[in-house]
Amino acid sequence: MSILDAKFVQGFIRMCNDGWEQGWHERNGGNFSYRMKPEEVEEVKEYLASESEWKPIGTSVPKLAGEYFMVTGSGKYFRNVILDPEDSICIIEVDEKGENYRICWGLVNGGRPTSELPSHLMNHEVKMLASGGKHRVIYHAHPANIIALTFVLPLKDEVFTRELWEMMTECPIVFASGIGVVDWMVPGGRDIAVATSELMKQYDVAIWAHHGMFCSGEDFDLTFGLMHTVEKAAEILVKMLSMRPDKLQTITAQNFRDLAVEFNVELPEKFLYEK
Ligand code: 2HA
Ligand code: ZN
Repeated sequence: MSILDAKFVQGFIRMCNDGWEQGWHERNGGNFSYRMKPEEVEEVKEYLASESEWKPIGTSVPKLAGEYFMVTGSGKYFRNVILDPEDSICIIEVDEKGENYRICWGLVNGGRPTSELPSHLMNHEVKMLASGGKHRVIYHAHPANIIALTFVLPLKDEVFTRELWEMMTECPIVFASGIGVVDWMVPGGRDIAVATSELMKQYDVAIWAHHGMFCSGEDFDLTFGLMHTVEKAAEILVKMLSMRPDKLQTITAQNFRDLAVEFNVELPEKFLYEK
């Protein structure tokens, strides 16, 4: 038995590799974190050290006090995670104030958790509270089609949500609450973390203009599937816009309302505006 045999570790590594294979993680692009369950912390306890020093998170996440996260390392390549997980990823513990973290496992050749740790942890705090503890996964990637759309669509939640919903009938079921959009901001710090986590109070998806996307979910399958669905819808929209600037036909606002009834989902009216 090694820590790498634990099911959540296997799931984490597989998702890193799946993202790499999708082409969403050029060089050291993207980052990923998972809030461990108490029984998972217990399961791998013998591998966790508590000697490393506490370091500032760069923001405050008091509701995450004492939580453990598996996180990708800053400057590490998703491509390498499957080959050398101990070098590329780590487990961190958050202190009792929610202001510092320490590394308990991994990053054996040095390094620190993702440069986007403030965004990850602020999103975790918001989503944990909003979901009654169910959401555990925050995933940031750089998918090409969604990034391309941030150059041609107005950077508005309503527009991105509606245009992407129209691209595939399943979209409004997969991301019923919609998609938030953050204007271009300097990545890595507290300001972009605050802006993103504010959107995450309503949405499970936030787009960073000219940069990438954040998704939140209960488990690896749902969160990867969400990223995959949004990016596929973006790819269809890019193809459609490449053929001609307008649509000959589409899914209408009333079609969405009918779908909502049949599939028992709530689709906010703010996305069903008349065009
Ligand atoms: O390179 O994706 O947003 C890591 C990132 C920063
Ligand atoms: Zn990024």
